Amino acid sequence: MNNRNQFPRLGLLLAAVPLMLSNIASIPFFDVERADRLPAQDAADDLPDETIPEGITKDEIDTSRTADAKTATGDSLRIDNLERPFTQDGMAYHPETDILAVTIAEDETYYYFSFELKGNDAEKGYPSATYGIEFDSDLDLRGETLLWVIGGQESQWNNEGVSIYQDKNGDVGGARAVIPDAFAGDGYETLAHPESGQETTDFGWKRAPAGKEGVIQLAIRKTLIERDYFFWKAWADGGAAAPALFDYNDTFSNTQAGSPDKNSAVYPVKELELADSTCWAAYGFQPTREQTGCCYKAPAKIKVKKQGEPEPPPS
Ligand SMILES: [Ca+2]
Ligand SMILES: [Ca+2]
Ligand SMILES: [Ca+2]
Ligand SMILES: [Ca+2]
Repeated sequence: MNNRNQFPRLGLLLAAVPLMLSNIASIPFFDVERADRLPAQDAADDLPDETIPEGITKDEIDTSRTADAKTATGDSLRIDNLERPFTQDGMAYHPETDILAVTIAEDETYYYFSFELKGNDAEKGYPSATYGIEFDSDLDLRGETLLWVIGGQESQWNNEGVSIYQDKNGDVGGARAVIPDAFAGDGYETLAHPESGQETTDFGWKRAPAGKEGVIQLAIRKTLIERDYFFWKAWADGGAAAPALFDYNDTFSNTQAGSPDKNSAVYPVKELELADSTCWAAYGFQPTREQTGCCYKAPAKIKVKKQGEPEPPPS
């Protein structure tokens, strides 16, 4: 540093002191620091983006391929991973309840979920079922938060029929996560948004983009999800659509639920109808082991090493 130049600078600074003092009352103390931060995340006018960022896609079973035969593969009530886009009345196939893929993406404010369905409701002409995402932030395969959205045809982001539920007493999943229990609790018993007295919430959004058959997109404010890594599970539900009955495989017995699989003893679909759900998909972290109900599959090599083959009997 050049010492000689410090004195003229000090002079300028002293000359500016009265001006600085006159302004000090109106300058927030951490103004500069705040300016460097991201904008507030919960501004009321902060709509989801018109263009959703690139995301990660989870593919699902296309049951239209077996719909004519009134059967489906890949449905497992045992792990609440359903593939039954059929009515209990005659096994009629409903493309708006058949998920083909779900893409998760994020920006600074929102998580986005784009549902690719087999098609629109043939009568109504839009995705008319209820579409949902469960979030499990503590990674125990029990959801804490449920984004729950009644479909619609509006192509702009809107809040109609958008609800966010929570399981505050922690009984979603019953005594044993993922698998069926005889005991059933009150599921997602708390409607967190819209808050009491309000008709809609701006914490969650939906739209059905124009010109895209069978696509519905949801957004939820990231501030509602406890951590930035979690398991998520998607739902298309034109049947029960009852957050208080989660997990469904704790609420519906095998016999009550029926099955879309013609090889099953409880075929056809009964009370648990018109539903498609995914396994639990990891986001923001990499699982290190397989778990029942999780999408993650360990690479084949590790699988062999971990599980091993039984030793051949001595000859
Ligand atoms: Ca499907
Ligand atoms: Ca959980
Ligand atoms: Ca359970
Ligand atoms: Ca509960």
